[in-house]
This record gives sequence, structure tokens and C-alpha cells, in this order.
Amino acid sequence: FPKSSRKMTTKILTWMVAGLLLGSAINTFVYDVAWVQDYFVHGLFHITGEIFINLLKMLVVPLVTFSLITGVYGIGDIKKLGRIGIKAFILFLFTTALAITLAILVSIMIDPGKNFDLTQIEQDAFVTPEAPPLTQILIDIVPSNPVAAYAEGNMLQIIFFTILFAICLLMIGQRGRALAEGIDCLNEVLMKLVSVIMSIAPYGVFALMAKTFSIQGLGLILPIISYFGTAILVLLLHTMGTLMILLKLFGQVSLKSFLRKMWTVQVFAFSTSSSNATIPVTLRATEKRLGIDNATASFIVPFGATINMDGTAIIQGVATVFIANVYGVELGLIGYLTVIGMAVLASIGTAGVPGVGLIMLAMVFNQIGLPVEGIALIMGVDRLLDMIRTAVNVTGDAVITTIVARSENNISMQIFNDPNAGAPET
Ligand code: DAS
Repeated sequence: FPKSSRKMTTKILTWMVAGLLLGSAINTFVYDVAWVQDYFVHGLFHITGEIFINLLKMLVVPLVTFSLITGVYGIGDIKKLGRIGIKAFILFLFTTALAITLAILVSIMIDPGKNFDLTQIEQDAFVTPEAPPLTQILIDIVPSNPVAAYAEGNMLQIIFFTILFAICLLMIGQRGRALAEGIDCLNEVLMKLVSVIMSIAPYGVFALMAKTFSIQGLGLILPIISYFGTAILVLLLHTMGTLMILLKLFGQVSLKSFLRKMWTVQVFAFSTSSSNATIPVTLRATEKRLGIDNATASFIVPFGATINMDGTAIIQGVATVFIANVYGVELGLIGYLTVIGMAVLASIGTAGVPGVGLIMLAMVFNQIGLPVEGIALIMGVDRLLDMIRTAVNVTGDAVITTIVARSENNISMQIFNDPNAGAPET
């Protein structure tokens, strides 16, 4: 495991457990002591936690905007988008939509967080806004004033306008290069900002866990375990079920050979929690071990790392059902359809760096009217889930690269089926 990532994971988990234990101790022994409430639970812990959540929310609009423009512009040439790009783009959206739909269906069946009686304080503080009719949601996707959409953080309108802007930037060719390079640099700045904010994640997680467990008590552990277990179950079902079925059906390749050659990529993604960081590893594996030609792999893999995040969409689906259950919110069919749309769009707009799934969760919650503060309940286990969902994200990228390469006959089945082809030097 890359040392930095392992260190960060250990640090977040340590502070998470510390916050959980301190909060539970406060809840058990001194919850009625006024000054503990005032100076700690609703003082230090509340302020620190809220600041950290605001830091996450602060990133959503610029992160989605610059990552989207960079990702779409990265296609390189609208003509190049052509057959291969269109096939990959459609498959990316299709698998992500399947992932989030599976997540919601399984979550509704398991119902993590149901009947957990969030203390009245938090439940009353939250009033479910009326969900607009689906026709209105569709009409409202198109911003009448994009500047207002950015100012208000209206994510559906921002994503709509940004994708349109990025495609037109691509279409003006050389004229747009300077602007594209500037935006690419802004995207780099945002990636750095994400890693800076993630560096204080341990303290944000500690404060949120300490406050949440002070109020809710140890009883909250079971719903969180049910959330974590549901998320892992869906991530596994999607990776070993949906993706493998699609690979067999449309790729007609040996699943055993694929998995044996891709597991090092999955381990690298797991340990870095970053699809972007794993791009070079995914590229090497798809070209040298799976036998996919360079042009196809070098186009689809980075494209997928930017806009294809099945694992992230799954977590958004499970987290939405969990938080809706805990806060007693009935989402209804419109609500779930909005979540599916938002999660697919959010996965397009999210860059492959650690922790962005959590940032995009704030966007999904905002859009469907769930309290963003609910993120506090699941933030403690998010780092572990980030590692797993990132491995799912890159697996999805590799599956679609293989399917498209097979359909274009841009893959050497001799290399693909050779167990030693491109094996990393021992
Ligand atoms: N860590 C992100 C990635 O690199 C996924 C996420 O945060 O959801 O794919």
C-alpha cells in the first residue's frame, strides 16, 4: 500500500474510534451535565464538525465544474469521440445507472437505519421540503441564468450548462486551447484543495462522531454497521455480478483471466483510494496483460477514471436510503429517480481522488432535500468504503475498455488468454 494512503486511513480510523468512544462515554455518564453539553457536544464538537462539512460543501461547485470541463475536453477531439467514445460513454452511463439502481433496490429491501429513532432534536430540526413533480425537475435542469445556478449551487443546472460549455469548448478547437489549459490548471488546484481538506478529515470525523454519539449513544453503532454491510454487499454484487455478466455477454472473454490480471489494479486502487492515481496501473494492465491496443486503452481508461464511478454511485444510493430512513423521510419513486439521475451526473462530475464521493454525497442530499448533516452519521466509515468503491470504479473502467476493444477488434486474445503476458517482474 502506498505509505501516505495507509497512514491517512489509519489516522482517520483512529480518530473515528476515539470520537465514537468519547461520544458514547459522554452519552452514558455525563450527558446531563450542562457545561458538557454547552462547551463540548453543542460547542467544540458541533462547531468543528459543521466547519468540516462546510469545507466539503465548499468544494462541490468548483470541483464538479472544473473536473467536468477537464474530463470532457480530455476527449481531445469531438471527431475522436466518434464510435469508440460514444460506445464507452453510453456504457459508462448504463453501468453507473445499473449500479445505483441495484444499490437502491437492495437498500430498500434491507432498509438500513429503519426504525432507528434519531433523537427528537435532530429529527425536528429537519423539515422535508416538498419534492417538485418530475416534469418540473426536467424543465429545471436547463438554467435560465447559469450565473445564478452557480451562485445557488443548483447542481443539475450547473452540470447541464458545464457539459454543454465543455463540448462547445472542444468544438472551437485550437481557439479554446488556452482557456482549456487554464481550466485544467484550476482543476489541479481543486485536486490539491481536496487533498488539503482531506488532510484534516481525521479531526472533522472525530468531532462529528463525538457529537453524534454523545447525542445518539452506542445504539447508533448497529445502524452504521447495517449501512456499511449493505454498501459492501452491493459493491460485491455489482462487481462480481453485473460487471462480470456484461463482460461475459458483450466481451465474450474469460472472466477468470480478466480477474486474475486485474486484481493488482484493484489492490492499487483500494490502497490509494484514487482512480486518477491508478490510471497508469490500469493502462499498463489493460495494454500489457489484457492485450488491448494503446489507442483504445489510452482513450477510454482516463475517460472512465473521470466520468465512470459505479462504486461511488452505489455508496450514494445506499447512503441516501440510510439517511432517509434515519431521518424518517419518505423519498418515494420521484425521490429515488432523482437520486439515480443525480448519482449518474455526480459520478460524471467527480474526479478520481480520495474523498470526492463524500463531497458529491452533499450534492445529492442537497438536491433531494435530505439534511447534509446526515453525512456525519456515515463519515466515520467512509474512508474504508472509499478504498473499496475506488477498486470497483477502476474495475468498471477496465470492463468497459475490454468490451469496447472487443467490439472494435482492438484486442489481442492471444495476449488476453496468456496467463504470463505482461506479468509484473517478480
Ligand atoms: N476515491 C474516488 C475515486 O478515486 C471515489 C470516491 O471518492 O467515491 O474513484
